[in-house]
Amino acid sequence: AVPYVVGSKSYTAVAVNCAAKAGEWIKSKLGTYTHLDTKYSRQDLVTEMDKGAEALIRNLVLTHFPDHAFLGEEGVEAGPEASRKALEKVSAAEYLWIVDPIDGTTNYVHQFPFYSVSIALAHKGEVIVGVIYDPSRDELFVAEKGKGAYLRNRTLAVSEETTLSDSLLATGFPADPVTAYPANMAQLQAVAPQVRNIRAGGSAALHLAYVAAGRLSGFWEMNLSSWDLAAGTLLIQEAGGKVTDIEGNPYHLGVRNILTTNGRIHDSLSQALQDATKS
Ligand code: 2AM
Ligand code: CA
Ligand code: CA
Ligand code: CA
Repeated sequence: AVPYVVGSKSYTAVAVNCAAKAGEWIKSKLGTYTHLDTKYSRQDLVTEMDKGAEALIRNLVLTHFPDHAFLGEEGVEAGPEASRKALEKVSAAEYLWIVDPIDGTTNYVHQFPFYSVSIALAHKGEVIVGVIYDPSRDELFVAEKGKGAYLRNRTLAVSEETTLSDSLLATGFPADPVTAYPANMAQLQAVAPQVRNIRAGGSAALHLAYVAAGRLSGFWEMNLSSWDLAAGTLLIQEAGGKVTDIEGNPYHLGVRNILTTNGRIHDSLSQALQDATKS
């Protein structure tokens, strides 16, 4: 069994505390950034609040658990290759914190209130705690492996739709116009006519939380990283949903092309997405 409590400090309590503190801080700084840089592409943005929030979380986590490993987006060079290497480097760690300090930086920069803080703890490569905080709505999504997913003391459950035509889906437009964009456009074109509608809110983590909460029937996106996905995938699994890659292979921390659903539409959506990119 995994020990959830070390002394009086539960892993989940620390994750929740970090997400709440970082979320309140970034919200309080909304619209005040002075350093806007681009990373991997012109569409890949970073502000001093991304870095500040990650430092806050990192310091708090390592104060409580100095022997744990820490993987945060802003501690890693931009781009898919660096992201893969960074994950590989910490893959032997027994306890690994996987953190996206602001998921939805583009929204944050434009003051579009759909961004989140995503914090996960993995034990031997398996996510055991997932927390996603939306400071704009003060919604804190929490999941513990084997113990369910929660929002404001309510148990989360995925939605009931059984057909694509009844489904509300979400995706994201990759900030990697060269490799991922054409596939994403083909998927949109193929899937949109088959479903009720598609949203693209701009925070992968928050979309995952919405699948867990039954607000979306499913979500897929190409070229994501472990910090976008780790917390949200546990939320969905604990809410009774299904998490795989686009082809339907089981989720692990290295998966980049993610497919998550209420389970009931999983195979149909996986098939539709694969058909879309078949030449
Ligand atoms: P971010 O805001 O933490 O960078 C929106 O479609 C999603 O794509 C967001 O979760 C966003 O996370 C992520 N994203 C942003 N830039 C990206 C990039 N260069 N490659 C892949 N994903 C990216
Ligand atoms: Ca980013
Ligand atoms: Ca992200
Ligand atoms: Ca981020």
